[in-house]
Amino acid sequence: MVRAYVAFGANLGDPAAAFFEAVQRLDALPGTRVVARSSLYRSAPVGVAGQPDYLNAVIALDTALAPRPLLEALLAIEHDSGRRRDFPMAPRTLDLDLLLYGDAVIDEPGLQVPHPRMHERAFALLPLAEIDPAASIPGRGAVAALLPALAGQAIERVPTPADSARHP
Ligand code: PH2
Ligand code: MG
Ligand code: MG
Repeated sequence: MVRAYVAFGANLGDPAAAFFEAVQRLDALPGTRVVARSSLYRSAPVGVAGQPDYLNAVIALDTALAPRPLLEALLAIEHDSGRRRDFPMAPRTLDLDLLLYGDAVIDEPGLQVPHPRMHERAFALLPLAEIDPAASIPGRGAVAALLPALAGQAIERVPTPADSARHP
């Protein structure tokens, strides 16, 4: 089994519902268990202007799938969410990016692990650090050490009903 991390992003339709559906689908993949999921985070679009804010999250899964079949499954779940690829960085109902696959380094067409831009994106690193504070990116180092440089990116954790139960 390999511990893999998948980033969720969406800024169209009902992102929270799409995430929930995707978690069920991932947990149902052969030889695969979702073992952690971060809070939801609201974040300003990075690298593109004039779009709605995103909802982002990261999940951890333990999987017996090899990276390529795992990637194919992510793309199928995106597709079934109604995602259309009108242009690069188009607003989307669901984006599922494979961030890390154990400590593997893969550079193949359509499959780059670690995700080549994750180290400069708070919307990937903050939820990743929430579920695995000791996470590190092969070739880049500890996530906790990378986060301070990203403090200028607008992102906030979305409160859940459980938060107000803890802090009435
Ligand atoms: N995804 C992108 C580009 N920009 N910005 C935010 N805040 N969240 C994303 O998930 C995101 C983005 C390309 O996949
Ligand atoms: Mg992406
Ligand atoms: Mg993607």
